Amino acid sequence: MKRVLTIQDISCVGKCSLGVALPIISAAGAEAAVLPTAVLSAHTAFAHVYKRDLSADMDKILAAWQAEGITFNCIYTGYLASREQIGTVSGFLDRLPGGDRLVFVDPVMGDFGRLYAGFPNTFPEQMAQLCARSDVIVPNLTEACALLDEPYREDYTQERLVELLRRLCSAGAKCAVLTGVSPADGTDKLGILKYDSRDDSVFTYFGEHIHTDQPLHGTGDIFASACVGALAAGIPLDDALALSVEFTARSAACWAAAADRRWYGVDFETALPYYIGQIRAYTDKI
Ligand code: PXL
Repeated sequence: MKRVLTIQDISCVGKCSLGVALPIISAAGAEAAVLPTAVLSAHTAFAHVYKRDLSADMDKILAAWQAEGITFNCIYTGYLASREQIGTVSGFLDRLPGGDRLVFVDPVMGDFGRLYAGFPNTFPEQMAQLCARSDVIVPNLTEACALLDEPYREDYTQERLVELLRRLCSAGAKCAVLTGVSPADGTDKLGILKYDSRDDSVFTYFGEHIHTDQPLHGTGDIFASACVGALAAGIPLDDALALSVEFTARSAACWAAAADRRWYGVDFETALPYYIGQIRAYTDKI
């Protein structure tokens, strides 16, 4: 069984970060180890948030793992609580044994052209350094523009988007996947655009676009966790991305159909049986 280490916060309420990564990676049949970066009473879209930064504990946890000789097949980072913490996590990549380990970075920083509450404008340049050390990064458009210090705009052509991804890969990431992308022909769908620097290839996959009367929270974390889980199950990257797009769309659709939906996070729980079924159908074949 593959062991995945996921490094992100625990938002006690909010259906995001470790709250979705743990169940989804476990559902994929991988062991989910966690290194919490911070404890928040709820994610930062809530009005009242208590937050404790766990940077000082992270180092001690890692030292204990090193004493135990614990290794990981995949390191997946998400929401990091401060600029300094990004440096700490980069240092961990040096200290944890490498080998054929996959480094998957979701550069969680913002959405709709704005950084999340609490992140300084200097945060993206530090995150760019972590992205440069990764095999796969999964920014949304806000995060891709911030990483490249480009103004945010929503009217990029697909050629320009591929150019952004190429630049992210020139900085060091092997493969850059833009999330929240619509097809170039204007079809009303939502999915991903991938550029892989290893073979200079582009891949797209689009699923149903679930229209809602409010922005959805946590869908990026659900997508990234599903992709990491699928990769840990041995599914090739393009298929893992396609499955994760479908699972995220279904999570949003389940939320939209629920009478008791919460404003702060979508119903990935209802879509989990679909995800497990798809993983199993794939792994039965390989
Ligand atoms: O879903 C991304 C995320 C993760 N963790 C925290 C957040 C957010 C987005 O707002 O606030 C604490």
